[in-house]
Amino acid sequence: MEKNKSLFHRLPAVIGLDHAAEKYAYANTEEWGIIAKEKAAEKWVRTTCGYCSVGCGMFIGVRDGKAVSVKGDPGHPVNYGKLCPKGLAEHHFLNAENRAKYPLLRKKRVSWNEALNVMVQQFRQVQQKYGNNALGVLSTGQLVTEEFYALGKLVQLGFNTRNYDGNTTLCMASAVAGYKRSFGSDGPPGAYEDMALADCILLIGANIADNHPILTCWLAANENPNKHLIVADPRATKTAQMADTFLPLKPRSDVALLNGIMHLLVRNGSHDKAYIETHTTGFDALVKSLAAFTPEHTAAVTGLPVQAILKTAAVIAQANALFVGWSMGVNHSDQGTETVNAINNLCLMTKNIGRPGASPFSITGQCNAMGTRETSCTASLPGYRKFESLKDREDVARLWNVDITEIPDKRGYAYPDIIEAVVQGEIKALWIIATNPIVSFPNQKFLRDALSRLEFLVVQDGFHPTPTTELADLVLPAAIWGEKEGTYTNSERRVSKANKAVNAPGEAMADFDIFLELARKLGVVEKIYPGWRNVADAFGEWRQVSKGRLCDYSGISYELLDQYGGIQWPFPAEGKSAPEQTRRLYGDGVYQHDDQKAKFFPVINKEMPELPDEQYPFVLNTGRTVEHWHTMTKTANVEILQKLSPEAWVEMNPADAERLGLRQGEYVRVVSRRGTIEKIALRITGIIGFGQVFIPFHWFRTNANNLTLNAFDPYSREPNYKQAAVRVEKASG
Ligand SMILES: Nc1nc2c(c(=O)[nH]1)N[C@H]1C(S)=C(S)[C@@H](COP(=O)(O)OP(=O)(O)OC[C@H]3O[C@@H](n4cnc5c(=O)[nH]c(N)nc54)[C@H](O)[C@@H]3O)O[C@H]1N2
Ligand SMILES: Nc1nc2c(c(=O)[nH]1)N[C@H]1C(S)=C(S)[C@@H](COP(=O)(O)OP(=O)(O)OC[C@H]3O[C@@H](n4cnc5c(=O)[nH]c(N)nc54)[C@H](O)[C@@H]3O)O[C@H]1N2
Ligand code: SF4
Ligand SMILES: [Mo]
Repeated sequence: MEKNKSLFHRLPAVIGLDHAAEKYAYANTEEWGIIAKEKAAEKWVRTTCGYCSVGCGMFIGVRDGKAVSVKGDPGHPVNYGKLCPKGLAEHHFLNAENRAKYPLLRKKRVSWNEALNVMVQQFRQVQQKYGNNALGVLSTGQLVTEEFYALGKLVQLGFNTRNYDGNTTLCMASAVAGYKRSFGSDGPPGAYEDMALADCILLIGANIADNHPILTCWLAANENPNKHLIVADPRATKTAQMADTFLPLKPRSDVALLNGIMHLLVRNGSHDKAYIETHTTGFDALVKSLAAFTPEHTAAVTGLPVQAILKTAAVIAQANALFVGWSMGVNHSDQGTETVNAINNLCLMTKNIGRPGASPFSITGQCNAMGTRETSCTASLPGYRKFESLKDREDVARLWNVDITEIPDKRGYAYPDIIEAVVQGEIKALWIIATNPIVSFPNQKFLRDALSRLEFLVVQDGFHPTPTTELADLVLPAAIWGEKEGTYTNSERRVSKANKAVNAPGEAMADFDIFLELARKLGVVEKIYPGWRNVADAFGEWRQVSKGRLCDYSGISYELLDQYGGIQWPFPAEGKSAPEQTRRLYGDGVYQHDDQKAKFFPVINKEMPELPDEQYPFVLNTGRTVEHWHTMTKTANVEILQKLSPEAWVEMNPADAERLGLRQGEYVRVVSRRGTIEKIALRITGIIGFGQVFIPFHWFRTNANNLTLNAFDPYSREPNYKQAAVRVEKASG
């Protein structure tokens, strides 16, 4: 860890923006002076960044009870003091005008008591009329772990509905499903340090320079002069600019690329026969499935030169340690889970797992997407237990001191199936917590139609109005990052503490306190939250519940987190002291399947759900930019970020623009079979391939999800956000 720290400190400002730069962006020095004074803090509160899953350590500067500044935590084992542009401006949104301050019933202010009484009464009424599962709950990856744990209990044992899922299904679900199929359990096996230790780093559909900026520091900390970074992305992103080999593959051809690489590895005997024999099953079937993926066939499917495929396979074969990082370019596909399995296949056959520098590694998204995976009752029972396993259900029932019949034996509907069930009239009431589907869910027309059929919609958010709170019968104002306490787990399984620096505005309450209050109203508070007063009590129970599981927290305490900045699980009560944490999983080759072996899955590439044709000739790719966060409830109010990225755009290749007679910067219309963006600025650029366009999905006014489609992965139910067929034409007027 000390070594990592010194490497980080020798780095130039890789991210390019630091505190000074934030000020320089305001060209006027007078203004700079004012800002500097405004940023002077009286005290600094240590916390963890509430945006992305990198999980950087930071301090919030507070003066007169207001958050006035932030700075990186030089001692934090993730970022050693560095922050990205969003992190550097994170205090601003706490003071935004559009924070939700009071409970609103049909847009009128009501007391908390009335709001929660109405909510319980309406939900119970729907459940009495249509059955318990007529209530749906949609949560998020942005609460603290203690809140996820509490919410899971409240939904299962208080509201008694199985139909509970979260926006993590729009995000990480394919990684989760892929890990479960290959290894028998969820849980990213590697650590950030592996990027600094690998000989070859393969990033597939992960634009870390924009979306996980501090991870670029881990790449830069790699001292191996022969280190080779390969980036596979149809778009020449900022991350692609850093690559030694950039593979601009055709959209959705990742399975073919991976199979093509494995085909060559097997052909040349570069796989690890002893490891495969001892620790895996299914290799023969995999080898058969690879036969068709000759370099020529792979080149035809991916659009890459044969030479590039041969070279990529050679670099991977020579690497003693291979790190494969992926994110939404893989997950956001209706073949996402299988693509994850193909990545796992590659790592397993070359024994690139559980060793320094070697891992298949899903780079997660939201600050605490991991926390909900570990603790809640959405796709798994707490502690990665399985709904289907009698033993696991018995475990949970015993730990919760309830009858086993109270623990469901299969999961309820996943997010898109909850929406479908609303359309079918099966689900009549919905509780949405910390997600903003009216921007983020695919095919907005379909979603709006669904929500209009509900008898009662509750939206619990830190901001109001948002496109989703606008539709709610009841809005519950929530405290957000900086205003409440708890833990987050980052992409490398590192648990860090988020702390309270300031009070929430108006009457906004921490989600945790809202859950407690609801349990009281439901008459289950002593049953589900025995003796709980605060998040520390929930954390205490979660430590017990996770004991002995892969995600064992039993040795982690708030005190240790304070002392070390962050601790990777598993961290059992017996055994290790904090500095020797468990860096990586599966080092012993023992997997979580019943036979303790990992499984190979043959995967054949599937056509994307909608192919371009004459009417809709472009493949639409959607994603992010460094300055903005998702649906912009937070970043739209941060002046510096707004100035850096004021407006949405659509990227198009110069050859396509010329053919269509479109000019740089003009406004265009983008149309799909589902909807339209009436007016969006055209950015003509060679970073996007011929026949493709790219739109960032952050802006509601130019919502990319008017265009996207309902197509979901069969295993994970994750949406296919990254490909849809569209046409582009001159905007009218
Ligand atoms: N600034 C910022 N950072 C964020 C977020 C944010 O909103 N803003 N959100 C956070 C969250 S929740 C998430 S999930 C992560 C997402 O982080 P990323 O996954 O990096 O984000 P995206 O831009 O959605 O998509 C990544 C890349 O996938 C590529 N892609 C599209 N189709 C394909 C394909 O067929 N194959 C391959 N190989 N690549 C393809 C896109 O061109 C894009 O460059 O970011 C996190 N960090
Ligand atoms: N076309 C397209 N669509 C996409 C994607 C894409 O790449 N392309 N990416 C998908 C992905 S990966 C993701 S993760 C989703 C994200 O989609 P969303 O989850 O809808 O995005 P956010 O803006 O993060 O929404 C979080 C909401 O929670 C509120 N909030 C923040 N903190 C708190 C809190 O502590 N308590 C409460 N109660 N509320 C809080 C915020 O104000 C905001 O309204 O979008 C998905 N949609
Ligand atoms: S990289 Fe992610 S966690 Fe780190 S400062 Fe930026 S947004 Fe926050
Ligand atoms: Mo995400």
